[in-house]
Amino acid sequence: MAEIAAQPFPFAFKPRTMALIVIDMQRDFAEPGGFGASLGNDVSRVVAIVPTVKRLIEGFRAAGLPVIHTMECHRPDLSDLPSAKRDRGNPSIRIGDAGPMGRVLIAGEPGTAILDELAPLPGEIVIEKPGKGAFYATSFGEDLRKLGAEQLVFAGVTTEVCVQTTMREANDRGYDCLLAEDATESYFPEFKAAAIAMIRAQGAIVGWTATTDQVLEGIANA
Ligand code: TIU
Repeated sequence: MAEIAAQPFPFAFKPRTMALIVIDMQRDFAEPGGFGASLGNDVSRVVAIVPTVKRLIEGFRAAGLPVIHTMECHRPDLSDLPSAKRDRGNPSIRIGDAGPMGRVLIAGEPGTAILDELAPLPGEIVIEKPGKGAFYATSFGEDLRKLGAEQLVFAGVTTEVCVQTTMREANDRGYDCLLAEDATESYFPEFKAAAIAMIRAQGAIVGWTATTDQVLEGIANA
């Protein structure tokens, strides 16, 4: 087994069974006029991690390891959008409404796209997910099984919502999970810090955390 220097202790992995999961690095969470901004959030925090996420993605590609991208989005007819999700809070525009980047969080709309700098390469798996977790109502679990993945490294947004939910789902399904601390972000710095702390507490109860440099060094030395 190879190792990544991580907290709360080194993360062991097999060099051919690790995959990178990039969660929801979409225009809707990173640009003014999108879903994240409609909820009153400062989206500049998300933009700031893009170069780090890019470095992580490129490290996995260079090592020949799979990169899987997720996108939070719904069908144009909203048949996969429960009112429990749509009719929540007091956003300036709701999911499915027309906004400056097209219909908010609807598959195929300009605002729903993954940021250009982080665009999937042809052949990389892209999971369109209606929920916060990537396993719910998607092919993600089956795709991971087909890949033979055993260890998952996570990046993307937001740390305490879609990233943490997916890590918890993955941990329950038997995957060893590591969060790249500087390649994830929240609209709330205190929530990011709390999510990182609770993931790795109690002997990595949900998973490990490490910096992008530590992950890339572990891959390079494997
Ligand atoms: N609002 C928020 O923090 N996150 C989401 O709605 N989705 C994801 O985290 N992708």
